[in-house]
Amino acid sequence: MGSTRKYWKWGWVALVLSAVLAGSILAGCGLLTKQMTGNTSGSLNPLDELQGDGDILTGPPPLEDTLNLGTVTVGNTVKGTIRLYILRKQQGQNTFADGATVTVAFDPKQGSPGPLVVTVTKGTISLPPNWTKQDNDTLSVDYAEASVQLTATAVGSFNHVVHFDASGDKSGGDTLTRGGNINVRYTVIPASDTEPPRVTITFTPDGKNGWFVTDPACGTVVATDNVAVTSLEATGGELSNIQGLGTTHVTATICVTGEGTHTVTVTAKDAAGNEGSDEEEVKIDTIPPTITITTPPNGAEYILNEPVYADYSCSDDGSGIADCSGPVANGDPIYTSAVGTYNFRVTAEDVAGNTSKLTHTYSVVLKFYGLLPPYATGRKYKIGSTFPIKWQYTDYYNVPQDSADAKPTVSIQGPYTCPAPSGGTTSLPATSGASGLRYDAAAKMWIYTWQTKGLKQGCYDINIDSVDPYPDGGPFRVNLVTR
Ligand SMILES: [Ca+2]
Ligand SMILES: [Ca+2]
Repeated sequence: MGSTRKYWKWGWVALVLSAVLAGSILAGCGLLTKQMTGNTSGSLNPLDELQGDGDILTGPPPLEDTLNLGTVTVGNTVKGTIRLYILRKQQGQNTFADGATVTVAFDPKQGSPGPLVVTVTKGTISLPPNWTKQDNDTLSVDYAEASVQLTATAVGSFNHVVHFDASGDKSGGDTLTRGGNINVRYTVIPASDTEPPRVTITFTPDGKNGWFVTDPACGTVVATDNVAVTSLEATGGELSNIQGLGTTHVTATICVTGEGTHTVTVTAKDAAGNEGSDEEEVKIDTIPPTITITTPPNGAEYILNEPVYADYSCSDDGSGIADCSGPVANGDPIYTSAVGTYNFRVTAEDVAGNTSKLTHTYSVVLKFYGLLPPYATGRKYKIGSTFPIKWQYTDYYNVPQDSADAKPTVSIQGPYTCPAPSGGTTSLPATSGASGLRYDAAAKMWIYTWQTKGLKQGCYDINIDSVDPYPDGGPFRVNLVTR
């Protein structure tokens, strides 16, 4: 109102606001210690009051001052007191009259997050009978008072506004009125946080028995807290993709590198310094087992029915051997019961599930058994006789085997100067299919009848070639003499 403002000259009269936080905070919050000192009751010391949140309010309305309720914990109640004084200003007629009663009303204008309850406990200020004769800046002894009560319901920084109006008899008649606002500011923090964050590390091994067969091995981390997880740290592994720090739910990826067994620890903290952690063992084995086959060596050749004992082993430096197996158990006889070529394959698996295999090939063959009597090494034979060359194909124990399809070829070269070969001078033609060659099925014996009539004296070498799998024989030296 223009007329009101013209009528007022707020430079000479002021209300003095003093806030006395005489209240208490429940549940052990002691942040208002300073404001709670002194002046909760009894006679007033104006100077002390002025050192608090209250300032002398001057100037035209609205007047604002800050009543700082400080830091409030959620769920707790804080109380304060607002006191208003009159400050004497020598500004002509615009001052309250001697002995005037000034009436003060308080009204919370807005509130968030919860209502600020303002209760007027003393609604009037009685000025002394000689008020207009007081010196400039004299503060009234009497004051108006209202209590302020707040119950914090949410976290954050807030302020309320309390409006007040004061009115009373003016010096020289009429009425002086005055209004203004007081901001009530406070910060609400969470209730005391003693609950540590919870951390869960989850690894899902891709191998067997809890082992990873890949490197690096990665898992997930989830950290939760009733208020907020403010930090996440790891030992034994590397965190990445951390999301949600500063919230109640934080996730991350954790990876571990290197063969062997690792211990991984992830620790989460909250703002109150509480710590929570989880620890997991991570086992990595990416290397397959090593296989050694000593018997049979690769390419080995054994005689039919020859006793041969398997000798093989497997080793693994990581998770260890879970399985090592071959055609027969280690130490048992390998198969030599039929002529042929065989694979001896050993497979191995480690505990983590890595596998390897190694194959040796061996063959089982017959033995050329001969020449049979009458041939004998070093013996001399008379030219002109009929010389029977006999041989068999046998197993390891010289037991003759059926060899009807051996298709042997007999070749004889000579004569050489006895006893040592000195290079052939005559080569007799090969006698394959010659009428002198026959197979005795009953005896499982081959016989070649060599007609020596007309041959020269000397040594001759007999070689017998056979088709696979029958072995060749020779050379067998025969010394032909004239008599
Ligand atoms: Ca916490
Ligand atoms: Ca391994």
